Formats: sequence, structure tokens, C-alpha cells
Amino acid sequence: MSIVYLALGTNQGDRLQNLRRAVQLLESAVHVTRRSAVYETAPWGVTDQPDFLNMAVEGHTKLAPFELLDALKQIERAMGRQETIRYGPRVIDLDILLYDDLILQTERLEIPHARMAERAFVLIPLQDIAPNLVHPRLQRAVSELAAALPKDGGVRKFSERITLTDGTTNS
Ligand code: PH2
Ligand code: MG
Ligand code: MG
Repeated sequence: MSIVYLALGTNQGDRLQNLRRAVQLLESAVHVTRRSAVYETAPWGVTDQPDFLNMAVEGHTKLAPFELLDALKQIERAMGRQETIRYGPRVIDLDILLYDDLILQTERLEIPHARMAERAFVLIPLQDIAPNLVHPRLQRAVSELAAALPKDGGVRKFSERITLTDGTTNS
């Protein structure tokens, strides 16, 4: 069993509902053990698009890294994600941030996620659930990386928790 941290993002349709659905669909691949709050974040990369909702989850998985990647892509497709421009709008984006202490650098998959240390929309949610987690390449805790971000990262709390249809929350 491996411990993984995933980032979720959405900026099309009913964004909160997209996060709920994604967390539920994730259970087929990852047993989710922690969920961050939900944050509304200014779009990064392509700025002329709607604001995102972002959150992070921790989970346990039996899947190997590339199997997990395939499972996440399948959930994205099941939720109606279309191929669009890089950094463009999307119904759901599911990214692997960390996978145990693994460092993996391939064309198709990079772990830890290549740009996670510069992104407030990743680090602020991740800090909710894993402040002391050490980034295996940078050898810095998530809380340290978050503290080093520029002050106005365009990230504000949107909702303390999401309620799933089974009534469970991340409180
Ligand atoms: N995802 C992107 C590009 N830009 N901006 C925000 N705020 N949140 C995201 O999740 C995001 C983004 C591509 O994955
Ligand atoms: Mg992404
Ligand atoms: Mg992605």
C-alpha cells in the first residue's frame, strides 16, 4: 500500500459538485483518508478563464504510479473532460503530487509534481492535510514551501469542507 497526495482542480460547470463527484469516483483507485478545505483560486498560466476551485486529498492505493495515472485519466474522461489547450479550462483535473518518497522523472509522469512548489493553489490546500510532509526532492516541509510563496497567491477559502452524498465530511 502506498500513500499518495493528489490535487483536484475545476473551473467549468458546477465546480463544487465536480469536486464531490471526483472524490467519490476516486475511491475506485485510492482510499481517501484526508481532504483539505476547498479554495477558490485565480487562474494560473492562462489567466483569461474562470476562477478554479482547488483542493487536495491524501489516500492509500495499491496501484503503481502509472496505473494510478491511468485511473485518474479515466475518471477525468468519465466526468466529461475534453482535451483543450495547456493550462486551459477544465471540468476536472486530477494530478499526482506525491507518491510515498518516490522521485520519478519521465516524459509522461513526473513525481513529485513538477511545479507544485511554486503553486499556491496546490500548497495551501496540501498544507491543510500534510503540513509536515517533506518534499522528497527539495527536502523541505510543505509548510515551509507554503510560507515561501508570494503573499497574494490569489487563493481564498471557499468552503471548509465538502459533503458527500453519504453524509461524510472532511471535518
Ligand atoms: N490548473 C491548471 C492551470 N491553471 N490555475 C488554478 N488556479 N488552479 C488550477 O488547478 C490550475 C490553474 C492546469 O492544470
Ligand atoms: Mg494540473
Ligand atoms: Mg493534470
